Amino acid sequence: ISEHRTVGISGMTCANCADANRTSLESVPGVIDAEVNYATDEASVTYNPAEVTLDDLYRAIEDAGYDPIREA
Ligand code: 9UX
Repeated sequence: ISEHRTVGISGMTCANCADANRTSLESVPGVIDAEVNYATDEASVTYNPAEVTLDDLYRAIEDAGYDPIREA
């Protein structure tokens, strides 16, 4: 079982920013894959919903030093 979603990230200005977020997101247990595009300010994350919550993804982005764009 996996689920996919896009999470907005603000504060990225180069490809290394994207890589920092990708590494942090992929370190979350239950995250299967993360792709991050600094030009579109978006992360595409595939994860096991039994292990990962949206807050976990937001926290991983914050831990990398960036700002997740939280959706209501
Ligand atoms: Mo690039 Mo991003 O040198 O915080 S890593 S701007």
